[in-house]
Amino acid sequence: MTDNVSPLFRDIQQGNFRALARGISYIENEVTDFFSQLKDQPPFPGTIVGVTGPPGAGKSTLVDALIGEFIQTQKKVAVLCVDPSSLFHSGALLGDRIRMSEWYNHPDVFIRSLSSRGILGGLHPGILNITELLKAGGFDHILIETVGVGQNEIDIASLADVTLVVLVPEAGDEIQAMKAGLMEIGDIFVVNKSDRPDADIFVRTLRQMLSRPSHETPVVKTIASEKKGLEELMRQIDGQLQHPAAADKKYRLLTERALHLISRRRMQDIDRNEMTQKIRQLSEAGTFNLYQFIAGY
Ligand SMILES: Nc1nc2c(ncn2[C@@H]2O[C@H](COP(=O)(O)OP(=O)(O)OP(=O)(O)O)[C@@H](O)[C@H]2O)c(=O)[nH]1
Ligand SMILES: [Mg+2]
Repeated sequence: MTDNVSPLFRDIQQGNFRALARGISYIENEVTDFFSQLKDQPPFPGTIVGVTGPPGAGKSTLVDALIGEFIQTQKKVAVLCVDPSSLFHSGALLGDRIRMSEWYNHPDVFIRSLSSRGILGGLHPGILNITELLKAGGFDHILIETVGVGQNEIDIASLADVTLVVLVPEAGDEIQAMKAGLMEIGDIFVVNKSDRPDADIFVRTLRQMLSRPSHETPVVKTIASEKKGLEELMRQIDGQLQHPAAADKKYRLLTERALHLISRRRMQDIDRNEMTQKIRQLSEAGTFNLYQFIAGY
């Protein structure tokens, strides 16, 4: 398979969106992982921006607006929209969401939705690899949107250089409950729909909650549907990328990714059914000991 995908990979490197779409489907369907091609890729010079937050907060609208900002400077942008709720809805809904974007047919914008494929509250298992493939596709910016409903917001943080947590002014009570998840991972907090009343009170509450003696987490007000607040948001994104802590974060995240791939590689020769079979035999013979058993692997 590896040989067959080499020409496809070259097309992807040359910026062919159709090839990229096919490549992503290959990863999704576990046809190939492109490991041997990705091995020769130079470091990615661009940035990955994660956008997460509760359902309906305006993440897609904000992503659309951000694409506009990035495109202004002749940049190429890729968007991955990871939708855990597609578990419960039909694929049609997912399709509608993609088409919602005004950038769908722009030659420098690639948009793709992924479902979480049955892993509740987690990202698609191939997403790490898909992100690497996008990097090979010559994009300057990669945006990843996920709904922050469970554990998956932790995962998105491990993919992105900068993570935006999008909230709305009414989220006052919710915010307490989300503290542990979303609060931890946000590099920048976006209070979207700030055309609504009480936006300023909410911003103040949020700033208080986030304030730490060591550093200040930026809180930015936006009205994504009117493209307001974008300039300040772009400034804060740049600021986060330049921040000395950004490099530390990047190296920690790369360590996580390396560990993830190493553990997958080490496990790849293990046949689960065969293992169950062995365990059954040993157990029935009355000699099974878990620690002796794993020592053999
Ligand atoms: N009033 C107001 N409405 C907004 C704003 N931003 C987005 N919306 C509207 O909010 C609704 C949801 O926006 P989406 O961008 O789809 O929200 P989302 O967070 O991507 O939603 P999910 O992907 O379903 O979680 C849409 O009807 C938008 O038009 C805003 O700043 N103000
Ligand atoms: Mg959305």
